[in-house]
Amino acid sequence: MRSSSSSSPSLAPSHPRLLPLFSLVLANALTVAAQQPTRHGVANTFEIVGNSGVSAQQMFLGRPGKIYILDKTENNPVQVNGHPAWAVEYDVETNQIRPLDVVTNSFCAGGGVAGDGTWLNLGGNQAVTWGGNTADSQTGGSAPYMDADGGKSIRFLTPCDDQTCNWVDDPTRYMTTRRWYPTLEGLPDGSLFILGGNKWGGFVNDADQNNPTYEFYPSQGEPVGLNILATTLPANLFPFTFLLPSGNIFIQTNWGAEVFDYKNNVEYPFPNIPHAVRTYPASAGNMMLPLTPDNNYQATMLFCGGSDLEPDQWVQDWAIAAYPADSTCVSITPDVSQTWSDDDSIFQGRSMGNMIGLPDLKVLLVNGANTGVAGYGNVSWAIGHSYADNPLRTPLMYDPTAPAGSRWTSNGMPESTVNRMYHSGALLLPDGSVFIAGSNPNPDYIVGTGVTYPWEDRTERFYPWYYDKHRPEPQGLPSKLTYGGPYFNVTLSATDLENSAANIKNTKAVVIRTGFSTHAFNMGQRVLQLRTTYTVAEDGNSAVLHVSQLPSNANIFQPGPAMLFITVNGVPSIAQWITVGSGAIETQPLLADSQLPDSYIPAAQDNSTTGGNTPNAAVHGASGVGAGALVFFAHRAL
Ligand SMILES: *[C@@H]1O[C@H](CO)[C@@H](O)[C@H](O)[C@H]1NC(C)=O
Ligand SMILES: *[C@@H]1O[C@H](CO)[C@@H](O)[C@H](O)[C@H]1NC(C)=O
Ligand SMILES: *[C@@H]1O[C@H](CO)[C@@H](O)[C@H](O)[C@H]1NC(C)=O
Ligand SMILES: [Cu+2]
Repeated sequence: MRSSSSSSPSLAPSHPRLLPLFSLVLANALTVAAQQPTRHGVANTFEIVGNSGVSAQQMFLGRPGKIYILDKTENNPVQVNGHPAWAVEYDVETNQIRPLDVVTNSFCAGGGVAGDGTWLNLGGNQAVTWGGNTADSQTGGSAPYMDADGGKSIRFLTPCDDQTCNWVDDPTRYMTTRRWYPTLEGLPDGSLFILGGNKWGGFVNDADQNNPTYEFYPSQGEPVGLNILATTLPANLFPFTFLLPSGNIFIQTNWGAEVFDYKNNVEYPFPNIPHAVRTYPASAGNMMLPLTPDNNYQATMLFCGGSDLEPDQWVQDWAIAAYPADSTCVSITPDVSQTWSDDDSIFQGRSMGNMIGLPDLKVLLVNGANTGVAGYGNVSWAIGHSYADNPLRTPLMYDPTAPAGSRWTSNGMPESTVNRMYHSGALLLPDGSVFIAGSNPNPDYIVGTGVTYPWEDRTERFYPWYYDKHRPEPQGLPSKLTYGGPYFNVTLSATDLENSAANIKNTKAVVIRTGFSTHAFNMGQRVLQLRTTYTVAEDGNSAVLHVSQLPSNANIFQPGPAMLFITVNGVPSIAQWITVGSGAIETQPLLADSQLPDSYIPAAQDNSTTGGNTPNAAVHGASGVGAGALVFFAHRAL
């Protein structure tokens, strides 16, 4: 245990520009991660931090300091191997890029991470030339882009810190069928479920080119039909999928919804989603809300915004860009009930709002537009080419635990100066800021005066309310988490606890996978609060947080890389980069749920008014949900 004097005042130089160098030296000397943010950011502001060189149509955090960005094949100014690049590795600290050669056209590809830490980028379009027109050569022989057909591609990347890793595009390992706009969902053994898409692209899907099937990575053979994808035309591209704690997959696409038992290939239809289409091109914000001990790790999905177009309205020639986006939010807890619930609405209609789970267990809704939808085309009513207009540059914040009627707020939210509409994205970073990039509602690299919504490569950070607070510096964070198994101890100093030991009662351990961000949603995003108890030292100068492993159910948080934050009153530590599960694609070992010691705080240290404790007695007792009290709603009557 450390005394409070050893951690305060900070040893770091006060000038923020010196911090990266200092941290590097510290990291090399002591092999510890940075303990305070290296970037000086002001809470509740946006900051433009760099350029991505390609437009960030798709992106993910592959290492703590490395973002991998993919674009469609287009005339980006950055070159690789003698042609424009459409992928880069982006360094979070330096904001410098390393162009990567993706070879095939990754236009509107899907992505996800397997349990062994390998990232997949999957599907896409034919080889194209200028303007997105089909190239003569589909095998990489047509100037200026020299791209090859990406329809069946699986592109592999093992992220790295040393600038040596590259995308591997190996035709012997392709998918069985063409998929443009597919979705990937992680499975409990670290494999991936791949579904949907169409063969040749377009604004929306149609029966002639639909791919209403699923398959797996690693391959389990031929694709299998999925009825919901045949019955939800045309707005069923990039279907929304969520692996549920029960082991089934919740699927939402166009107006349809179901629970899918992929192990037995049985579909259980659910009522239609109310009020609006949420999938692309309506592109509602959506995510699984944080899984917590308080909600017994039940999965509730929230969908906000989108557009209420009926199937025939997508294929008519009318002024969609001026049509108001939807402002409703609905939620569902499919392992418990088939009933959709109305949730608080988002004040203004928004399509292409991207939801990002934050370590304080709130949800940021950022990017998007007030009218129109995703997509672009050369039509009279488009704004340039954009099918959306009236960009929304002010984010909103959602608190899942607030009373109905008060969950959304725009209080304190800044306005960005950059329009982020079609083909933009957002990712949580280890320092708790949100990285935002992209937007290009155009068929190619189109910039210049008179272009209302140009190709955009400025990268930006959003700094949430906690960003410039002193961060807790917990000691003893593990580099992996298991499903059940022995708990671990994390030590916090008096400084970490804001000089009040009672703040240990509002200290949480939060695991986040920020996912693969594209088309206004993050595939595979998941936020989970671990069970914790605590022991406070008699002098109040330090405390130990006893942290459970993950629940003993790999459906609750799939294997693979993730971030572990310790938050004190919502203020997060710098995340520890961890491996969830065994690190391999295999049936995961499930151990008994962690048994936590009872919580203890000496009476003299407990000045909290929230714990309901008498000031005269030491307090014992577990504050979290006890081991064995977990309730899994595995199989309700369907
Ligand atoms: C858009 O359509 C107009 C009219 O058909 C045509 O003249 C123009 O070349 C098209 N632009 C692009 C970028 O395809
Ligand atoms: C955790 O800390 C407590 C004291 O607070 C100690 O009794 C226990 O042995 C520790 N457990 C582990 C796994 O380190
Ligand atoms: C507890 O005491 C500390 C130190 O005096 C103070 O900063 C904190 O606000 C107090 N907390 C409560 C809930 O009274
Ligand atoms: Cu797209």
